[in-house]
Amino acid sequence: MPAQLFEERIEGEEKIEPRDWMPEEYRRTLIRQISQHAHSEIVGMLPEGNWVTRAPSLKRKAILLAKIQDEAGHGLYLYAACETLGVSREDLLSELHSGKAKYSSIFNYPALSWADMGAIGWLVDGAAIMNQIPLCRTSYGPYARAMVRICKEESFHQRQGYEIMLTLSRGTEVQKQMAQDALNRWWWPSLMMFGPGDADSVHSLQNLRWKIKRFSNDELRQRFVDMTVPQAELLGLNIPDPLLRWNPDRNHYDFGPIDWDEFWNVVRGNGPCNRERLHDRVNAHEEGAWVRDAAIAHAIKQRNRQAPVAS
Ligand code: BYC
Repeated sequence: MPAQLFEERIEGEEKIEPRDWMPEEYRRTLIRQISQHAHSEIVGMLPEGNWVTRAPSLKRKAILLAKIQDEAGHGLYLYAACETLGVSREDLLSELHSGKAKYSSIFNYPALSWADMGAIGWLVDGAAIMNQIPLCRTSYGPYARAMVRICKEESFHQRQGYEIMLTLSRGTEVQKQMAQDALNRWWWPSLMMFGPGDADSVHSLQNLRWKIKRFSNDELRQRFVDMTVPQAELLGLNIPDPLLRWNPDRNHYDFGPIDWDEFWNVVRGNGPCNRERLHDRVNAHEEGAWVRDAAIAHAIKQRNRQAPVAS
């Protein structure tokens, strides 16, 4: 009974590999999650890409470029992991470019100042790590292995963002104000990255059973708040939530309600930058066609060179 064997393997913490039998719904939900994750990585390059030419020093520019290149690499590992489930990268990309596929809501907000590069690294990559460390133990082998490397790089990203925030918050009054303004704008969208509350999360229950997810959306969001509040205090910045306070009974921070109407509006394509991001992504893909053509031509040339000469 392959279904029973599958369940036993999940129960026993064995990894499921591409050639193993798996329920069709397990395959489908993995394709959904991994492809959305891959799309988020490459769309996530766009808000930061806008700042490469405006970074305040050569060192900052080099670091930002390296971070953006890392995101491209993450996209690559994730598309490759997704392809092991029997889908083609072309199909996944055409779903993204047609606006059908989702990617993380967070990248539909504008990056208005240099401080946003700090806030994105600190908060967005910080939220990403909180969500992705448990994915290193996800039940599908290729996804889990991709996540190990991604998480190592994300933790560097988070630290570089925090270091930008630290420099600004210890700088002039105007620089500190820039850092506060970035925190004000990125705080709530970062909390939304974890997805809808548990009661509205359609996939959580089954995906927790299949050990694709290890923690619920609300659990991870709470951990993120608990981790980030002391970091904001160290920066001397205020988290824009009047209801935020330590709750000794729960041993967690309580925080104010999330604007779920705003979240769903962004997810449905009507956030401040959805159209711009999609337009830029399609452009980047079209302008990169010659690189893909050249890589294919090179591969064919190499193969022909290696082929034995017929006598
Ligand atoms: N934005 O049932 P739910 C990064 C959708 S990359 C948009 O809770 P699930 C980074 C969800 O897809 C960050 N849509 O779903 C990159 C579902 O719709 P469908 C990306 C969202 O899967 C570059 C519906 O809402 N990280 O960090 O159980 C630079 C119901 O949700 C969002 C990942 O992708 C959202 N925020 O849980 C810097 C991590 N949230 O598919 C940083 C992997 C939910 O039914 N993914 N939706 O049409 C996950 O862990 C899970 O998929 C989620 C959602 C926690 C995101």
